[in-house]
Amino acid sequence: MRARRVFTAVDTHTEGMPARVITSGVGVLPGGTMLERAGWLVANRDDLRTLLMCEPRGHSAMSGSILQPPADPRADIGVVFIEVSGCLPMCGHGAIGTAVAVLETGMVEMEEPITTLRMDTPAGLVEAQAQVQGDRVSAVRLRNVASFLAHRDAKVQVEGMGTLELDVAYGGNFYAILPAAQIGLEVTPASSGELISAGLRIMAAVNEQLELTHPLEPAIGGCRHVMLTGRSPNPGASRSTVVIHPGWLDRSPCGTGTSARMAALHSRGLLDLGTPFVHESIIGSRFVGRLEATTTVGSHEAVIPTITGRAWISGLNQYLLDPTDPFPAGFLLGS
Ligand code: PYC
Repeated sequence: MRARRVFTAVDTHTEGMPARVITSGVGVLPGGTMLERAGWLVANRDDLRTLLMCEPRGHSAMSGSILQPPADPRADIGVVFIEVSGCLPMCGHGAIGTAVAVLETGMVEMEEPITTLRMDTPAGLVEAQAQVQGDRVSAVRLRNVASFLAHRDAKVQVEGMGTLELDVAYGGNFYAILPAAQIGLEVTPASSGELISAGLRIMAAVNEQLELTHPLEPAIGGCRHVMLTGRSPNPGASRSTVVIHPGWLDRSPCGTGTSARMAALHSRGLLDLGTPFVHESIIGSRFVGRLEATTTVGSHEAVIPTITGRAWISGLNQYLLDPTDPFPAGFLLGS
């Protein structure tokens, strides 16, 4: 066995969605903030991200995080979120998986019944409150970054679909949000292919036709996520799926997407502070969201969302790069 590089990872999944937590092998990325470190990674060593996310070590719906020392003195850990198509400012399922990985492996000591872990993320400080029972984290409640509705009832011309009416909201990433019924689809696993292809066309149109930049952080902008909402068979629950660039569906209910959806509902007077919002993914897994407080982001009325979900460690792994490996940056097929 020969290895030019060795990475260690705690592989987890959050409500069905993988979160590969890279615990060593990348080193400390240059940059004074997590946003700068994510930008440096993409500009200078994107091959490390693609090696860890893409085939043959990952797949087209792989996602994860790289642990870093925090730059924000209030935080316990720093996190750069990675996925097949790039780095994300914030990732809810990834933050829940990261919290479980860090606590259950003892990297940060945990205490019953609640352990608080503050994460320095590219989108800002996120607080995770882990519910601890013995040596297990049974659930994690994230207090996410301020979330807001950026465009209400925006009209977008989409190739082959005509004019669609949608909201765009921010919950750590920007989400175009519309009912799947508006494009004649249902949120079911059997419709996955059609949901992805429609979502990607909507994403392209939103990026061409709407201005999407975070008012306080110009490096955060653009739409790489489209949320198609649907009907849940379960009373009291809402269902949706998130189509993600370059062409996959979130298996979890999407933490930043749930935050964005709750911000949009609150702005329309449809979700009060403190009311539980049960959000189901396309495979029926759940997050429970709640709005804690109101605030502002630039000129936008905003909310502080919390998301509660569960994650499980699925492997303690070492990933190697042999010097003769013909695919040192991985590859993706069919996306
Ligand atoms: O849970 O925030 C999330 C997320 C973003 C992309 C995939 N999942």
